[in-house]
Amino acid sequence: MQADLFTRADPEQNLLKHDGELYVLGQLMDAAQAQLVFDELHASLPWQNEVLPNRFSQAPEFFVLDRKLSLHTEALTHYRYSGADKPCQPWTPLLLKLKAQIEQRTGQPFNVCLANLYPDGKASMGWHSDNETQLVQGSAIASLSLGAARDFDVKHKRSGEKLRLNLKSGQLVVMGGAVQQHWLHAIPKRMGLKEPRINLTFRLMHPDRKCDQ
Ligand SMILES: O=C(O)CCC(=O)C(=O)O
Ligand SMILES: [Mn+2]
Repeated sequence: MQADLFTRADPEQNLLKHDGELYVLGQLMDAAQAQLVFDELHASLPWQNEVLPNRFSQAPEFFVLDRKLSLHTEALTHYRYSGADKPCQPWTPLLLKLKAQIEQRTGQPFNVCLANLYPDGKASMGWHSDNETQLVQGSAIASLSLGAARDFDVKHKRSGEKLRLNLKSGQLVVMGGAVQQHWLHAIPKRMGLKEPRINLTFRLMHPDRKCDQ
């Protein structure tokens, strides 16, 4: 394990005992600021419903999910994510500002922001790891939560060992090292929850075009 991956995190604070790194870096901003950021992103990003290809169908068939996505980068023309190519949008001034704050807080560089909007507790994300081939292997992924608090579950691929975090508005979490090789994560459904949540993950990807960010 690269215990010194995060220059701004204390390796003692790694929540995983083995096979990767997961840090809760605390609040990036207070609740009032987080609400302002949530409102601006909710109103202004070009959200698209997440569409998943039906892997069991011969014909081209898709499931349209409640969860919405918006992908921002100048490094990629497209991002292959959960089995489909997603178009990339340019950075917005607010996302660039958050990227700079998070780079400062984590000591890690990022060139992509994937925004997820969960309109309510019916929207979820199944078990997966962030292991797309376009990701720089072993690079950190920083995750900022805004809006409703949601559980974030983590499960070891071999042992089935589990951990649950409750991610609150303004909170910053970082995954790194070998975490994506050995652990899965998920956002489970919460049927009673009516409030929306936005999650931003900042990632480092191999560019597929020239850019200066
Ligand atoms: O919403 C979250 O906190 C997790 C998002 C996530 O795992 C992803 O975008 O790959
Ligand atoms: Mn993920």
